[in-house]
Amino acid sequence: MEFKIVGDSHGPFMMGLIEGIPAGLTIDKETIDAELRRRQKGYGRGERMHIESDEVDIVSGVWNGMTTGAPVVLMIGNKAANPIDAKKERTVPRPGHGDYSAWAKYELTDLNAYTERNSARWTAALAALGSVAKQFLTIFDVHVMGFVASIGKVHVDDTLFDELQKDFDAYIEKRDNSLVACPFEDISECMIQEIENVAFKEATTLGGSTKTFATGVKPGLGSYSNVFNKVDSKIGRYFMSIPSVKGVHIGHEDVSCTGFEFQDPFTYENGRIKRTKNFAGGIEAGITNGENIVVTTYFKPISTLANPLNSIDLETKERCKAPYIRSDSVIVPAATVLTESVLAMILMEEIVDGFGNDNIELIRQRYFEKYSQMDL
Ligand code: EPS
Repeated sequence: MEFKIVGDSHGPFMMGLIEGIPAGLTIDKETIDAELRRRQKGYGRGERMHIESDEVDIVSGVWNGMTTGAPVVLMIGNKAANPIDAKKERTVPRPGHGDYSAWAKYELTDLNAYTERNSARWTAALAALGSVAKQFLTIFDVHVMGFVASIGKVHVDDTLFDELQKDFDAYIEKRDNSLVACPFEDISECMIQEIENVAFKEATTLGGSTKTFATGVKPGLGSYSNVFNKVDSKIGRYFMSIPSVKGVHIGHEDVSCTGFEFQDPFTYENGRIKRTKNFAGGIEAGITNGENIVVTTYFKPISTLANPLNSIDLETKERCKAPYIRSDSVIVPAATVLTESVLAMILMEEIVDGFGNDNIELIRQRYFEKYSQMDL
């Protein structure tokens, strides 16, 4: 299975492609559109979100609402044209953005050119691909959910996330009622205060982290055949491709405990092999172990600052301030959709790799037959 994303931030459209998707999968456009709307939301999003009202166009690989086995192509139009001052050549890079590193590689003098690919606009296509993957996973009773765990210095204690895993549906509703996608009302309120008191007041930006869970994941998905393609290797690769991500952690975050404390003991309950806890985060040796997958993702603060940092004009080498270009103050709430998307894409790939890629019904039968025979 292969995923591709193309399109310029201020060109006519963004496009996502999935190759190797089985035939017979029903794809619901409304469900994709709801995810696109979720990606546009969140306290601290920039002006571009008022310009766009994202909606998907399924342009290939679907016949009468069902996949045909051909590549599925999802298109999202862009309403925003280039900002007015982007028409002037820009030679001053923003520290932390891709301006300087892309200039060093591609050697085009107008730094505006790099914004087309380095803008997070392409994540609209990622959210659309992720929604298809989530629709695929529901057939296998697998569900993927993301929540904001921290913004700036305000964070959710891990014990609350243990509580949340006992009743995902209730917390999803609470998350969707929060302006910052944090399901704990009082902490959500503190996060909003943090955005107002720090990001808005100081004309700066804030980073944070998300927790992403996958439930209903059977043990034995993935493979150790290619060590660079193990499920945890792929989590590193796919999650790190999301803009602003600087770190990804699987399972229990405090690794200062002993081996005795860290490993998850086996137990046998109601005819099922289980664990007494889940520090491994659902993956052992690169293969799923049947517990919830738990991924923490760390986002740096967005690099475009209204109160700009020192920079250098790459042409004249004169010291100057970095330019301010329309941007977001905080993207962590929106990023919950993206971490869900990449985790769903990885799990869809593992199911297709393990159980064949021709027809969804045949894959479903093979999958449930294996696990009912193994009593898992
Ligand atoms: C974004 C689109 C971009 C930015 C932002 C997120 O649109 P524009 O550049 O026209 O304002 O708002 O991108 C960045 C964070 C960035 O650094 O470029 C989006 O659709 O998510």
